[in-house]
Amino acid sequence: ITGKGRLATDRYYSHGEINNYIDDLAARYPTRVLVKTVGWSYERREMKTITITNGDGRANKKVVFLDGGFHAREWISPAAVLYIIEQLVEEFAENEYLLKDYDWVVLPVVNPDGYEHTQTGTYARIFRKTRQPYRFLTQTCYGADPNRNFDFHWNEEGASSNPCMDTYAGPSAFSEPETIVVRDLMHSLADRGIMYLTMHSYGNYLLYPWGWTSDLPDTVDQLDAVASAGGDAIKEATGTVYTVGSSTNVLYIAAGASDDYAFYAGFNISITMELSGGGVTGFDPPASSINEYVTETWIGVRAMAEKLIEL
Ligand code: ING
Ligand code: ZN
Repeated sequence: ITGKGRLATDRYYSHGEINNYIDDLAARYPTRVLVKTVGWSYERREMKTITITNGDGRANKKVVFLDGGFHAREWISPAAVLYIIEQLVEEFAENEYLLKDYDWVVLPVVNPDGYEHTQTGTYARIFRKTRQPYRFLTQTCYGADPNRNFDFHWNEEGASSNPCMDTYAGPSAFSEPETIVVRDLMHSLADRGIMYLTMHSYGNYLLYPWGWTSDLPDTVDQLDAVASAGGDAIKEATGTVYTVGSSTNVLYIAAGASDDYAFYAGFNISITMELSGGGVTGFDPPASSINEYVTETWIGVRAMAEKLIEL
């Protein structure tokens, strides 16, 4: 990897490469970029955030918290998050206005153990959860669904108590070291939290709370305005149609997800973005599609961040 625009979008990165990529940005842009170790996965992989600022040194700005890689098989998610990081850092002149009043804190891979596991073979490719083992009768099954593991109406709806199921909520809320890392980040940022964005795939949805009930939050108009700004911008640019609405109402009911928790913890806006699908299973767009998908995602994220400025 060399020169400006070092991020490769013609292949998927390993977790190690992702950490190296953000470390390299921090080394090259020390006044605008800070990388911090925020915790360790179950299998002891290093979890790092990259904080991106405009370098003006102003403390206590509002914060956009962005993450990806909750679900192991959703490879396009970390790829899109890396592309957003690259735009904010390398294309600073063009995107400086998005950093004037907000710092961006980004965790590219919430579930590095799962992500690495899906890179080990054909069967493992569709694995979703974390990698902590759980006993079930005579079997061992791996992982809890990190997006059912948050302690807000935990395991009430749309989650399983069976460790062998894909939506296993875990033996208790925050049973997974990875979700504890996200929880602690959320609480440390919540009083400055203007927007939480989490990238999943696939289905082309822009989802906001609640996931645990079909009731809508009091501030649904704001949530809808921001999510719709993202959907409209993408439609305009590429023709891809994103469905906008509350998770329960446009997709399915599911308690214990990270967007509900962030919203409950104090983020004004909280959105799950389900990116485009591709390949055989929908989770495996060919490497040749990465560039198209991540640029489309950036168009939506940029429009949502612009909309925040107007709120
Ligand atoms: N989809 C999300 C899931 O965790 C979701 C959808 C998000 C439901 C937020 C409820 C709340 O099931 C994927 N693809 O993981
Ligand atoms: Zn997902």
